[in-house]
Amino acid sequence: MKRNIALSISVLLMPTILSAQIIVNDSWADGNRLNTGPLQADWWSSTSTGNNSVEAGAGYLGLVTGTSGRGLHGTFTPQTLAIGDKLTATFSFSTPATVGSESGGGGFRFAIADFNNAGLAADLQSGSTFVQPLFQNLPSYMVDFDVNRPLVADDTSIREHMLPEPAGAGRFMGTTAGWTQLGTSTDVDYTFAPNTPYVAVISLTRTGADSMDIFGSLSQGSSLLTSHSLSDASGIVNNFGLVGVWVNSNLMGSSANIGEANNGIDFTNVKIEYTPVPEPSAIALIALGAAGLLLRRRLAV
Ligand SMILES: [Ca+2]
Ligand SMILES: [Ca+2]
Ligand SMILES: [Ca+2]
Repeated sequence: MKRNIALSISVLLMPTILSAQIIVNDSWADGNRLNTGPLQADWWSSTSTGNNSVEAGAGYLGLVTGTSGRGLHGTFTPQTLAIGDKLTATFSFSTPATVGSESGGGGFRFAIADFNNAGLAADLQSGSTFVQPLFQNLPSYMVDFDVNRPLVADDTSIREHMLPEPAGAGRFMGTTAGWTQLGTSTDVDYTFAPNTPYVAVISLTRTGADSMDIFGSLSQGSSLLTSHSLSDASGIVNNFGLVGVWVNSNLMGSSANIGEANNGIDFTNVKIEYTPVPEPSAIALIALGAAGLLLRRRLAV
């Protein structure tokens, strides 16, 4: 009887205590960029109050960029990480029929940021001639990927928003001028191909009172194309309720018009998961469960 109880504890507790809590799991089944059901986020244009960059239909969310550099951001229930906690954002998307190449690098950008002002849940203007006050000094981490640089192998880089930003910034990911590059991966020969599904991941793990591990990766099917991880040793960002995506001009698609074909990438799913560090009492219970399993095996011999 005892051993059965111990076995039950071990089997029941391990998956529930250690598994991630899903905060967002949005596949746009409602065809609406706004949150109309459980586990959805709200998706906004980061470049125009008239929304020039976001389109949604049944099963997808489109970031309309084509010949223009533009972005979108999604807002969700804010999460604060305790030491040991982890937040992971996974973006599944497909490239359009036309994929370009860039000379500068780092033109495909993903961020996790602080949802520190309710006004961020809106279509917002930003650009080279317009400073967006809500984006200025927004605490954020960015992972950016090179897109098909001729004669140069591509890489992943990890950046942190400067706090404070230089004057005249406030474009969120529209420029990397307001960002400090924390490090880059080794160069590898990955390729963004047209009409192909990819998965980009950013994960953040708080490792101390003022330290954060940051990981970014790009995959195609079961192939990991590029990844990088590093530690932010001070001045960490630790409240998160916003994700952002930016694509520079002429990288994804040939049209910059909403509703047209070949106008940018299409997301098929965005998932945001919070993995809490196991509580000491939970660890103790798991240990108890494991001891129970051992005991059961001994008794069975
Ligand atoms: Ca929706
Ligand atoms: Ca589209
Ligand atoms: Ca820092």
